Amino acid sequence: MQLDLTGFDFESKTGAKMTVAWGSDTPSYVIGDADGDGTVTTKDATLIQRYDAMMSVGDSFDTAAADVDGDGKVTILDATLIQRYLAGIGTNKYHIGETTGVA
Ligand SMILES: [Ca+2]
Ligand SMILES: [Ca+2]
Repeated sequence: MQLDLTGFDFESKTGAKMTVAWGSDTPSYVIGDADGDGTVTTKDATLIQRYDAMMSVGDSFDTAAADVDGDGKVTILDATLIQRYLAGIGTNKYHIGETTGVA
């Protein structure tokens, strides 16, 4: 996704262009894998808790993967969903641990 502000006019708040590209460039990730190491562990849940508390999470933190329930926000609920998944509680309705975004 690209945001082009070349023609943006601050007075009228118009002229910005946003480009969303789909296809081979679409990044794939493992749902719940917040640190991007390929597996979903308690470390990912802990990182999400840190992120939620505005603590440092490192450059590899993947907000898309961390947003388990897909509400557009990384919250403590996402961390809880991962912990429930790791503990085998309930159904995995958010497909935690599955790879997504593959073209
Ligand atoms: Ca991980
Ligand atoms: Ca979320």
